[in-house]
Amino acid sequence: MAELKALIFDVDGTLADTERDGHRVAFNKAFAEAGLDWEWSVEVYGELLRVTGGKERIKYYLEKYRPDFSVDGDLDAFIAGLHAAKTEFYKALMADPGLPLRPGVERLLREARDAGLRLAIATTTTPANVTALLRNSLAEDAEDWFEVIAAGDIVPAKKPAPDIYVWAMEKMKLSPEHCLAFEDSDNGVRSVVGSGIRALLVTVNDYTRDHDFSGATVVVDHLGEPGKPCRIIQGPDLIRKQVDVDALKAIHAHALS
Ligand code: XBP
Ligand code: MG
Repeated sequence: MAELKALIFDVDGTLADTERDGHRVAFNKAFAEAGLDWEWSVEVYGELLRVTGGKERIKYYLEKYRPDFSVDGDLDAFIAGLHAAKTEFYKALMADPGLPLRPGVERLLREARDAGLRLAIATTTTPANVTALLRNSLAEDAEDWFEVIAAGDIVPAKKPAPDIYVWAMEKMKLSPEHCLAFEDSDNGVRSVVGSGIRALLVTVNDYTRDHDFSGATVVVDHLGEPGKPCRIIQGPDLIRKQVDVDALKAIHAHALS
């Protein structure tokens, strides 16, 4: 049986509920600053989340909701400018008021570090967004906790393509059987499964609880904290109240058996 050596984390929706109160708000601020009357409601944003990547999401919105919209010059350049402004708003939001990590995330990261597990990130979001969340919500030096931060346009094909996980594993010189991934969405699950990683723990959130997670080993509501046990939604009963390193090893062993 291959040993569990590394944990690879998605960011948005997995480390923190960044989509509704972070990304969505930042997009709307960028639209308002640009004089556009676009306002992404919580509900519409749930539909737009089918498309990963902020620039790709804006493009999809224009095609579906604003088919008559046009700009002088290059549309991709216009979208890139709008998206750059959105990133600045997002970074500012992470600094003030900030966004808490999901239950159990900080606890598990600290336990995993102490146990000698290698940590990495594989996300669709812009690298600066990851930095802003980790520094403000986890620790000043939290970027250094992760051996590899694979993010954004580093690979051309975003999730659900497997490329970002494959890129992270190549950088770490690790094969899929030594890794366990954390995700929150069906697009993320497809990306993990396509990369060859079989050990996959999903924590659902309000935007994703109805997704198809058939590729996951275990699905829970959150990672659990002392006094706030997690609930298993799908998969074998391998977790006692909260996801700890022993539970991760059991999930990994079950996935590979
Ligand atoms: C995250 C995303 C990202 C963020 C926005 O998906 O889809 O697009 O919503 O980030 P995942 P950018 O959690 O599956 O990685 O605007 O920086 O692209
Ligand atoms: Mg996610």
